[in-house]
Amino acid sequence: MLIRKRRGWEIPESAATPESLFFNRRAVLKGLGAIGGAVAAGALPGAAHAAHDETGEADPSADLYPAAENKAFKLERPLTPEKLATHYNNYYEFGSQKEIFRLAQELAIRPWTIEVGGLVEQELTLDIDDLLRQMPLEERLYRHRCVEAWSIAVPYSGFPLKALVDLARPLGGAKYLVMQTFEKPEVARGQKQFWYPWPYTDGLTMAEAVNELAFIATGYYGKPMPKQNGAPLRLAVPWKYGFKHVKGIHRLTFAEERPVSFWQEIQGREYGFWANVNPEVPHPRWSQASEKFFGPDGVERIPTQLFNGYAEFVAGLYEGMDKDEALYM
Ligand SMILES: Nc1nc2c(c(=O)[nH]1)N[C@H]1C(S)=C(S)[C@@H](COP(=O)(O)O)O[C@H]1N2
Ligand SMILES: [Mo]
Repeated sequence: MLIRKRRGWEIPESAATPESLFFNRRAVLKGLGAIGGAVAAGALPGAAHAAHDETGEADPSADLYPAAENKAFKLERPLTPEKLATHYNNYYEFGSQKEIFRLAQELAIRPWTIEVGGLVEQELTLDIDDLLRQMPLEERLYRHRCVEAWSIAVPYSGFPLKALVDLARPLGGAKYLVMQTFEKPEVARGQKQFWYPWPYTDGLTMAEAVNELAFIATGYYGKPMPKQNGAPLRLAVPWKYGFKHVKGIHRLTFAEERPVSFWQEIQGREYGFWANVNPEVPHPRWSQASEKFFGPDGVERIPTQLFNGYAEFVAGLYEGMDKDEALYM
């Protein structure tokens, strides 16, 4: 067993009091500013009403699924049952409990545009259906590992993030790709919680973004992506913890500076930029040595793998970097 010294920023599990979750001052102040703006705009909860899409109406992209399997991304473990993967979710826009699937149905996913800006040759507004029809769709079996130490194995359909980067034509000065979720507090009730730094934001280095494992998922289990899983498009970077996997992407920004993510803004000591899966580095509240895998036969405790088992694809990205930095967060 590996014995390691605790670093200054780690606190033992036993000392993890609710105070360790308190939001930082900056996030709260930013939130207060936002509510001031909402009052001025007359858009307080109650005044706003939801823009529903016609539930039951066929998804206009349904004919694109199932996409052809890419056999390079197979798994040696069985898949998580679809019912579980679609009914046990993290999506704070709809609440902090796992059972948000019903509330997430309120989100209208058509029309849907993706704004592309920052350091690009030309800013773009992409329509989701135009995009889906020009991207090379394929299915990949991926592991997904949450920092809360549960994991699933799922079939995503979608396209390599690199294809979208190529379409966006970033300028040479771009070092990071920042992804952000929609802002619709009238349907996503969690966004009325002003102390959170909405919109949900996270990012990758350009080298990570064009790595072949970085995937934009638009389908799940051979069908269009369910709303609770991040429809109409979400990120899948399976060597990183789940919180990097921005759902409901509405904006891509190419930037020279590293973004501060949603969770980093809330609690920087617990959530860093890299978030590479590493069994040897505990999160202050969760050991990462093993994970609870949700399989077809129930929950199984299995050892965590470095980079979630994807070292052959991504270890090279972090060579020469300070290990303590890249292999923690
Ligand atoms: N916009 C947004 N994206 C998000 C989150 C969120 O709260 N909001 N939660 C993240 C976390 S912590 C995880 S583990 C995954 C969960 O994805 P799943 O529910 O499809 O399994 O979504 C990620 N993407
Ligand atoms: Mo997560």
